Amino acid sequence: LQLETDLRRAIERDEFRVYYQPIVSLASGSILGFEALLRWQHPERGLLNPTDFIPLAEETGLIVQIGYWVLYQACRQMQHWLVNHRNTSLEKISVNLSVKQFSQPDLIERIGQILNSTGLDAKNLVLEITESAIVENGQAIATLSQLQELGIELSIDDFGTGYSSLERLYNFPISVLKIDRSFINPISTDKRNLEIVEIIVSLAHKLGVNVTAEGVETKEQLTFLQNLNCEYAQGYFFSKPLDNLAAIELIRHC
Ligand code: G
Ligand code: G
Ligand code: MN
Ligand code: NA
Repeated sequence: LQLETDLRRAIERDEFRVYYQPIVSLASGSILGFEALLRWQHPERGLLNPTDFIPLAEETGLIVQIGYWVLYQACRQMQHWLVNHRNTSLEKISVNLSVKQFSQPDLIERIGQILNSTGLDAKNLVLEITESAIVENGQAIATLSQLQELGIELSIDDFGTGYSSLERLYNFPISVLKIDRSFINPISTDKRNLEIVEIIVSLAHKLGVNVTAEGVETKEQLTFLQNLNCEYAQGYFFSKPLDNLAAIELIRHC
């Protein structure tokens, strides 16, 4: 399989890129941080999105190595921004952890090494883990607790699309729920989705957890979320994912 061969060589050929999408604090309107999003600059196919190659990377196990590469790049970039731009609102870099990566026995050790070598404080790192990654892992709560003890913040990604029981959710040591963009996108038109978002926000707040709404594209969606006291938002209304140069321009001007 050509794509698999290409994927195996992509790291050594330096073809991966990390893009950064701002996450905005709705109370202040300032940038809390960025989510690091992987892209692949394929020599023939052009710039590929994760949906084009993450499934293959998961299947082949290459996602583990790629995931640590992203984590290292994102932590190093964030530390650089924090050192060089002290008077900004910038606080958090969010990085996605795949199902496979999350269940690696040396996860805690590897993350500790990356924080050490980049100099980034654990409090500036957020790890995004999907509901399914947590449900599929019998050691999930223990692993999440160890990450939390390091000072790392934990966020459940794509919330609402998985199937974690409320009983389990109650026990997850997490601090943020990210509402999947499929619920946000139609909120200005679809009453049912609007109610689901309302329920998720109130559930999160009852659990003492903050909420990030993904996929915010319109002013109406933003106003709706502000009225629910949703804490953070992300989406094309604020900015698409940016390369590091565009991201730094944004930080300079806020
Ligand atoms: O950037 P985009 O919206 O195309 O990303 C699509 C999906 O790929 C998102 O759900 C995101 O969580 C996932 N993704 C993006 N970057 C990474 C990464 O570095 N690691 C993993 N495991 N998933 C990622
Ligand atoms: O981790 P996650 O799968 O949620 O990653 C977010 C993905 O959603 C990224 O690939 C990003 O490009 C995409 N995205 C970000 N903001 C928006 C938005 O406002 N609308 C849509 N349709 N997609 C978005
Ligand atoms: Mn994510
Ligand atoms: Na998501």
